[in-house]
Amino acid sequence: MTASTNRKPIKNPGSIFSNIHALIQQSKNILIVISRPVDPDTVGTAFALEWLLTLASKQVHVVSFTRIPSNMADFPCIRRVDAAGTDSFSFSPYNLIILIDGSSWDQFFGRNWKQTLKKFPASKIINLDHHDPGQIQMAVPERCLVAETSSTAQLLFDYFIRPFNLKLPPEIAHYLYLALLYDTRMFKNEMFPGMYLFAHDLLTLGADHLKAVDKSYDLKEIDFTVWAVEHTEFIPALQLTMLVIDAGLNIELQKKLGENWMDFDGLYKETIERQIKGYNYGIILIDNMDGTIRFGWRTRNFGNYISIAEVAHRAGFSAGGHRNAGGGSFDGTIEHAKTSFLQEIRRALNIET
Ligand SMILES: [Mn+2]
Repeated sequence: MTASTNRKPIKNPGSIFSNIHALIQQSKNILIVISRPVDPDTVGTAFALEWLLTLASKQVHVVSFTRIPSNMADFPCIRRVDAAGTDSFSFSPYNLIILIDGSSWDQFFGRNWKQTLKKFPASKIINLDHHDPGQIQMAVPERCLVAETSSTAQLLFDYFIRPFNLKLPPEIAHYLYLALLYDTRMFKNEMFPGMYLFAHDLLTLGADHLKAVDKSYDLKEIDFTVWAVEHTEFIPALQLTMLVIDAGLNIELQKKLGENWMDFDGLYKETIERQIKGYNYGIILIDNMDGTIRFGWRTRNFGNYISIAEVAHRAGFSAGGHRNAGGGSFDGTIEHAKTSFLQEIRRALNIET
């Protein structure tokens, strides 16, 4: 995902980097964990880090404790990710556990993250990320290299690769280029210092631009978009599009597009949720049918708009990510989630109920 503008800078990134660098040097066996959502940034960065650590004679294992979505099936090297479950996984062989491109524990360890965290000491954790600081940074601040960059890929390059003059192989440069294009929506998001220099360096190293921008959608993306547009509420007074998928509609989508129908919502999110004139906010609420509601949003990048994450927090949701794109959850019914969100967005926009 992409990044925000109003956050505190980390106090001393240089000393955090030195700390992390020293920990890596002392370690022999290293586990790299990719985050949910599994996207080109987390996967590309994980394998660039794997390459780097292998060069330094470390034993490295890249694992995902979250399902790999079908829209990542074409990502090169995706088959090299070990999809594991946290229950049976043995963390003890590893000296370090490096978490890539996420700020909350459940993004790495799933719903039962509390149980998983009991399996190893916090002193094994390292986090590399570019999201708004969250739970992990609160817990182990001196082990989190979190900076406002275009992508975690750029963070890795700026700290671990460029200063050491390492020559990435073309395929690894290409992974990082895919990560950069994905997280910046092909440079449509905010400008970050060094972003274009990073792109230039990757192209010089052999990333293939035309191959990277050759995007094609699964037909199911179209099916979902058509279905979703018909089920979207357009609320002009709140500048809001809202798609509410209750239990019945969730089952309908499972029958129509399969159990993992949520893999096909990318086109809808990109277009309807933030590119319709007059509708500056787009949200989706989904009944998970387990007493929790899944929440996601998109917001325009340009202009002075309210923060959907703050509105959601006040409405009782957990929410994280970036100002212009993020997700979270709500404990309770979908009706309650909807009512509560609408009440808070009205309040934030100063609209009388
Ligand atoms: Mn990212």
